[in-house]
Amino acid sequence: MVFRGKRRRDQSSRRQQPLLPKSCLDYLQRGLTQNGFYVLVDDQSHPYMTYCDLSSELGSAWTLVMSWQTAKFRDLPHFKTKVFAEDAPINAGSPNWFVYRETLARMKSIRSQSTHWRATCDINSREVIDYEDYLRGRFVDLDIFEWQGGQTCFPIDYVNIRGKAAGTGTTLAFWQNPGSYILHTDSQNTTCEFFYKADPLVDFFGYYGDGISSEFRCSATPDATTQWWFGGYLSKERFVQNNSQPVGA
Ligand SMILES: [Ca+2]
Repeated sequence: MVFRGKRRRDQSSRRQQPLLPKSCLDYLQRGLTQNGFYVLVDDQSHPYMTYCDLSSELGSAWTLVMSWQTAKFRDLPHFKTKVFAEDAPINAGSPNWFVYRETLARMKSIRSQSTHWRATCDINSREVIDYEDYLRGRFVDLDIFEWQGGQTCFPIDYVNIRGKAAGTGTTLAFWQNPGSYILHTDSQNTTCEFFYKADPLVDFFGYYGDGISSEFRCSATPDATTQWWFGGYLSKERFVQNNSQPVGA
C-alpha cells in the first residue's frame, strides 16, 4: 500500500524509511521469519507480490525470482534461452512454483539489496533444505546479470549435485548465452575444480536442453521444480546451521 496525502503529523519528524521493503531480507531484519507471500516495492516504489524464504537457512533471507516445473516447462524460452539480463517475465507479480519469472526491473531492484544468488531443487515439496542438489554463489564472484559466455569457471559459495559437494571458493563451470541458454551448469568433465560427470549429458539448475537427469532433484519427477533466488544474510558472519553446509573460511 502506498499512502499519499497530507503529512501533518510527520511534517517535523525526520525523513521516514520506505514503508515497504525492497527485498525479503528487509522483512527478516524486521523480525519476520515465516515463509510466504510478501509485498515488496521496486526502484520506483511500486508495490508487487513476492515469495520470501525467511526460514530455510537460518540468518538469511531469499526472494524468489524464478521457478518452473522442470520437465514440463523446460522448453519455454523464459527458462531455456532468456539470460538473466533479458526481460522475460511470466506470471510476474504472481509468484508460484510452476511457471514464474519476475520482470528484469524487479529482479534488478531485488538484486540491489542482495549479496548472493541461489538455485534450489523442488523446494516446494520439502520441509527443510538439506543442501542436496543446491547451488549458491555471490554476485561479486559471478554477476549473473553481467556475465555471458561459454564454459567458464567461477568460484561459488556452495554446490551440491547428487550428494557430491564443494564449498566456498571452489570453481564450477557455467554457461549463459542470449538466444542459446539461460545460466546453468552441466555434467561435462570440465577443467574447473568441481564437476559432476554424467553420461549422457544432462543440465543442472537451468537450460535442460542437453537433457535432464532422473537422479537430480530438480528433474527427478515429472512435477519437480527448479528455483532461483536472490538473498543476503543478517550479519556478515554466517550462521552455522548444520554439518552439510560448509561455512566460508
Ligand atoms: Ca549443457
